[in-house]
Amino acid sequence: MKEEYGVNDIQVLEGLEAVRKRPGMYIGTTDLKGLHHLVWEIVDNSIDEALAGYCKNIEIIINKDNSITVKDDGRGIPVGIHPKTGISTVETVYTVLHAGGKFGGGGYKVSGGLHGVGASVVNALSKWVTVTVYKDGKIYETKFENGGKTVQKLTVIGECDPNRTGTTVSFKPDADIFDSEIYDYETLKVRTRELAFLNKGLQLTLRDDRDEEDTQGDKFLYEGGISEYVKFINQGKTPLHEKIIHLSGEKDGIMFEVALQYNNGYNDNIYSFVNNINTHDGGTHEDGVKRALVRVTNAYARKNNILKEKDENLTIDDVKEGLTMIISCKHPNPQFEGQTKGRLGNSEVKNLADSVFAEGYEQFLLENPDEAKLIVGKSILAKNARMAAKRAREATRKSDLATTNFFGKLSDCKSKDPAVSEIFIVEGDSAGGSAKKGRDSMTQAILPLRGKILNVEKARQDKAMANEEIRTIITAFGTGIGEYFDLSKLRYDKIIIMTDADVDGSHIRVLLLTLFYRFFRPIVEAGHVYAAQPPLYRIMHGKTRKYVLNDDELEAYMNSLPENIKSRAEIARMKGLGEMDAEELNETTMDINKRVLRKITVDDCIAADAVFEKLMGDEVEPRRKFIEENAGFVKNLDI
Ligand code: 1YM
Repeated sequence: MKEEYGVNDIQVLEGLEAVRKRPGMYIGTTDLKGLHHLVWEIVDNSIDEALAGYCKNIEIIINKDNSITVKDDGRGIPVGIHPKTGISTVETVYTVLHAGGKFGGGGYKVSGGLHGVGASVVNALSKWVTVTVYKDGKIYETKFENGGKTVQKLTVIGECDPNRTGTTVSFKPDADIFDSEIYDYETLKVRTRELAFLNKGLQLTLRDDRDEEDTQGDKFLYEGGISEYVKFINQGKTPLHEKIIHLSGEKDGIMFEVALQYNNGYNDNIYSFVNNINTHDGGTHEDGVKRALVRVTNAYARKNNILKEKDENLTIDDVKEGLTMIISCKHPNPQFEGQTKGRLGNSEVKNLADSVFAEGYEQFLLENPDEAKLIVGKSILAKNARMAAKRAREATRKSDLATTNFFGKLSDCKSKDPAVSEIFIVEGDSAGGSAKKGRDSMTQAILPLRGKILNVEKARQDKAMANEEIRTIITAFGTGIGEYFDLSKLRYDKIIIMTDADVDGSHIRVLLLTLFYRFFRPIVEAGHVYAAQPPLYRIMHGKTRKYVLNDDELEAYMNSLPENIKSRAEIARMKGLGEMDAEELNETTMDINKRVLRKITVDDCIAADAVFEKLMGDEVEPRRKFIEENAGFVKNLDI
């Protein structure tokens, strides 16, 4: 017996050691994304407990030292000795790779994450972990250190109210594994809120104890679930109809739910989830709904003679204009497909989604003829605009790079190899001039923008296509848009937005990002979009010229100087790109060996959309504040 335990111990350590050796295999990356991923691995266990019907409250706390505490009021992880490992089930869950739901028996896991291996992976990648379980009137505790080594076996450390049950886990990510140890409150907030929308009736609280002042944190509880998510996304937009349509159904343990509302805008916001995981690339649940949406809308339009016999059918592109829709499926055995596993493959879900949606939506249209008329009318306008836009796009396709008009604006690079080519989109003609002189003409193309580009959040595609700056960008990129979009035709590896470090500059950046997000989203997702970072200060002393990006760097640099030099150093605040000559611009912002670029990502498309709406909406006042405080990926851009 003794020997068997020995073997077991070694296997346990080897398992966790494997996670430490190749963390990427278990959590994807060890950057900020991976750091935040650890939180969701632990929270997932609480969510599973909520889905099993035992947990109502989950609390997430960022502690002062950037450790994390997650608390729930579920049953508490089982404390008995586990028959296979001979140690407590709590310890087993936290030290044996691939442990998890199966050990407890019964409950089936539907939430996201690593399907139960999460807790041990978090333990393997942490400096320390403490697990506390409240159960049967007792408080149990176990502790681990340095990548999951047990330093305190499960011990009763006190008594509690016999009615109190739950699990509390605290962990500190290992600095040797992660690039950064600093948690970002906004990142945690966006996902915490999303989890609350996706799990109606579950209260999630997020609190930041690093704050000096005593904060209550944010509480998220949505009795309306995904209906409230739709309402949240449509806030600041003008809905086409008051009521949010919410349909749901269940078959063979598969739960399917959809909520939708049209607004008077021209873009769509369709997001789908399986077991709380965003299925970026859609899949059978999304396909089923879309198929039914097109079919039911066309049938209604024909029956009511809104579409005439000679008219072509509406397509998905027409009926999704202005549509905000959340699709959520909870599946006991989901098959995720595609390179990023962002697509649901289970074929049985398609018909379930189709029938639940078709039945409910048809009824809605019949019972609400006024709303139905508005919705179908909008889709028909969209169809007419789509046809006009198609004609315009075809015209853009024909006017290739040879047009003189086009060459007048773009100073293309000599290289035709997209892998080494980059394009700088530059604010203003004068900065464009310096950039042209300062570039490496072999690999760097310059496209100066005159004034501000059209806000595509407020315009249909046909109008956008009529805008010269936008047409130029489309032609320069080479990918086309809409149904012609082809990422493999992208002519540049890097698209670099180069604007002044002031409010006008950030406005232009956001307009460009809006355009990229709406027309070229795959380019953003593939990581081709960057923001250049021109320096904010120039420091001169003697013959030395030093540029720094921000106040922190300025302070650090000044402090590094000897006192006698420091007192004589001249600090100049750079007002704009136009102020730098070609050489300076090259040295500070363009030279691939010296510059600092910030990659623009759309990590959370929903959050990004909310950002755009706030930034691009009609209200000017909240805009600046919002850019500074909330702008998700835009927050990377200094203002
Ligand atoms: C803050 C983290 O882990 N809560 C949690 C985990 C479990 C249970 C309850 C639970 C599950 C089951 C039975 C079951 C887990 N248990 C296991 C295992 N919060 C947190 N709350 N009783 C309690 O699945 O049957 C793994 S997770 F394997 F031990 F059952």
